[in-house]
Amino acid sequence: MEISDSVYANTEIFKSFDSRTRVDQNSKNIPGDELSDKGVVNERDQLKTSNTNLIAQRDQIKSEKNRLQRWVEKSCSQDWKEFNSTLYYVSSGVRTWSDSQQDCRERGAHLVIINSREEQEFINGLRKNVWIGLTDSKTEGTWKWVDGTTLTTEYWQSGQPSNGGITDEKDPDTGEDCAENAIFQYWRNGKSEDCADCQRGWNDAHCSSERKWVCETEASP
Ligand SMILES: [Ca+2]
Ligand SMILES: [Ca+2]
Repeated sequence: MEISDSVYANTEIFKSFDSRTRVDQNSKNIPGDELSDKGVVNERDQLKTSNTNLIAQRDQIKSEKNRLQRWVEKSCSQDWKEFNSTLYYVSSGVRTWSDSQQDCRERGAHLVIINSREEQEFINGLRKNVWIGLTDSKTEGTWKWVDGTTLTTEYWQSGQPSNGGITDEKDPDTGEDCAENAIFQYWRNGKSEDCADCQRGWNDAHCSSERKWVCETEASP
């Protein structure tokens, strides 16, 4: 029997119990009936608990099914790349940091959160300067990922984050509060050097600047 059938069956049984107990409450107490009434009430309460548990199980299965569907849709789409059992979307256009994060949300994802050396190398390997999900816009100097977590591993370029050299920030929009992974910051002989092998690509930039961006979504089932 499917869970939804069990939930339905239990609900029907409650109705029957409820009508029986209502009738019993209105009728005169007959000696000897008290025990059986208690039994009925206990059984009804047990069924109610069991039904609540089944509803919770059904909702959990529904949510897992939706997650699997989203995963299949994304992994079948050419827009998403799989790395280390996680899916990434790399934009072709450019946007501000907050518009980029909004785009990721609309895709059921968030700007990439980099928490391993392998992931940093993967982002470097995209060979693009991209927004990542890191900002200090709430408290200057306190860098947080878009999920509210603080940094565990850091890959700042030398001299970064600099806040654009602004130390006395009267206007909160003047500093650099959004992080990009900028692998084309390295120059040699007047040309930008592809720095795919460089570990440290992070730079803080003005949030209103426009960049490509990378979204990240849930791990594979
Ligand atoms: Ca800053
Ligand atoms: Ca900077």
